[in-house]
Amino acid sequence: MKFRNLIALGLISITFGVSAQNASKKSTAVRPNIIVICADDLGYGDLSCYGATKIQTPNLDKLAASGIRFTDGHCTSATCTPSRYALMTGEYPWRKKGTGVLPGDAALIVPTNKTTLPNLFQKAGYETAIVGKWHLGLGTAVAKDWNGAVKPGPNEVGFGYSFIFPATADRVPTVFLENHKVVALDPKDPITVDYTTKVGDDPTGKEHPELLKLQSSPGQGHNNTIVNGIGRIGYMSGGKMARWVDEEVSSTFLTKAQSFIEAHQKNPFFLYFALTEPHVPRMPATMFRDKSGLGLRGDAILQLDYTVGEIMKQLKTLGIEKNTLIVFSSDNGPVLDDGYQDEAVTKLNGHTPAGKLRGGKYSSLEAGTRVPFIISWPGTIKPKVSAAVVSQLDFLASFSKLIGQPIPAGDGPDSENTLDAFLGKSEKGRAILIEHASSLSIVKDGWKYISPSDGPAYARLVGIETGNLKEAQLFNLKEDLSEQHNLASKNPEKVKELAELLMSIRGE
Ligand code: NG6
Ligand code: CA
Repeated sequence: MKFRNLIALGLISITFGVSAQNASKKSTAVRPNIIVICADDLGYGDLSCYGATKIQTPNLDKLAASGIRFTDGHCTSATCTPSRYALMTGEYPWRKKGTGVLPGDAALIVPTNKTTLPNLFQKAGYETAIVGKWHLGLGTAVAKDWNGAVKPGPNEVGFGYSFIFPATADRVPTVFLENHKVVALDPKDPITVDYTTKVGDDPTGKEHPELLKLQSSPGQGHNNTIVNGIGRIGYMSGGKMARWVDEEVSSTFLTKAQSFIEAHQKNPFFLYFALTEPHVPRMPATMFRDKSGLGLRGDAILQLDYTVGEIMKQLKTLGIEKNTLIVFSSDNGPVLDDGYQDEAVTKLNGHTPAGKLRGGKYSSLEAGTRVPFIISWPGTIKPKVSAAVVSQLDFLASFSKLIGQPIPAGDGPDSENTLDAFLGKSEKGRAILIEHASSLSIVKDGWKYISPSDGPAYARLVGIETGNLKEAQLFNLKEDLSEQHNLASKNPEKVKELAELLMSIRGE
């Protein structure tokens, strides 16, 4: 075995009497720091480097210009929990029950005895951390004591350090957890959480809409316990000192991410930085207010762009930007009205969050899972735009290859090694991609088949075309990216081929 491979396997890192720092310098070619930045509900057309003209995102444009901007990059699913489950485990979420959007009191759904993205890095000697949105459940059951050590969670699936919020910004409990413990909790004011029955005396949005600074949208709930003038999904009581202030969530996450990077600048590290923007409730810091001209959703995107820029600046200042691979992507497509009357619709001003794509969050159509997807590794990756089909599902197998840390047989069953596409050495990514919304779609050679579904074709409350239709749909994405022409009746053979392929991948 070659010397370099042995280093990659972590077998001879400091055997030659060199300092740990020198050893890590020698192995930089195969053991870069990895930062995966995942936005929440950011659409394919939301960044200026992806064609947006009504909003400018200079930092993400710079990141894209310094690396690869993928035009066919995907999250696994059209909502958060299943997408992130796949990113962590390398397994399609539709193979496992209970991986739909989770309430804030759900139990952990990521297995603790299997390979995950963070424990892959951990085994290879990386320092690992998550900062940001988790939304994969905590503890072993719904009923849990939020006032003690809340586990298992991110620390039990491979993150050496965690600073998270449990679910989404619109769900209780609206608190941060740092390594099992709710941050700033006063033991005299314990937290209780309930998703079915009101607990405690806190006013709810339903009873007291006059107390709200952001009204919830009719018919969409978000009118339970009021925290920071915003009605949430679910009820909580107690933990008054621990509750976050929405306007500070982003800067809190940024500070924690920066501290982790600063502390581990000399080790290889893996940071999963899960931003909350532009998910609802959109309540960015004052410095971004009214800056986009597109209302709070646009302002939240500016805050996201700023955050990524601050991380890029830090890497440069520390002199580690050439030894750090950054992935930037989103967990699902865009939505405007997702529960609050925040003017996302009325102030849109011609902005197209999904770009030319049809559909959005929750949708089987292309905007559900085709999202911004950027990989930068200055000095190693040559800047370009790539049309390779790439997926977050493949981080596990591809990074396993990159760092030389094998995956035990049976783990990460759906993850494919597409490292050459991620590094820009090949235009070939996945041969077959499955897109997951309320129904499954399969894409091969530019043909997309959407399985028939009885669900509504249009989700009225959120104003999104779902892609549901009782008949099969077939689109030629190479010629018809906007999925305007259903070619199923003209191409019954293609429909049959793709439907059967999908069934066999599902194991039917
Ligand atoms: C939906 C919520 C929406 C959002 C979403 C999860 C309603 C009516 N809508 O059920 O507001 O929270 O779940 O978003 O409750 S995600 O990005 O985490 O998947
Ligand atoms: Ca999301």
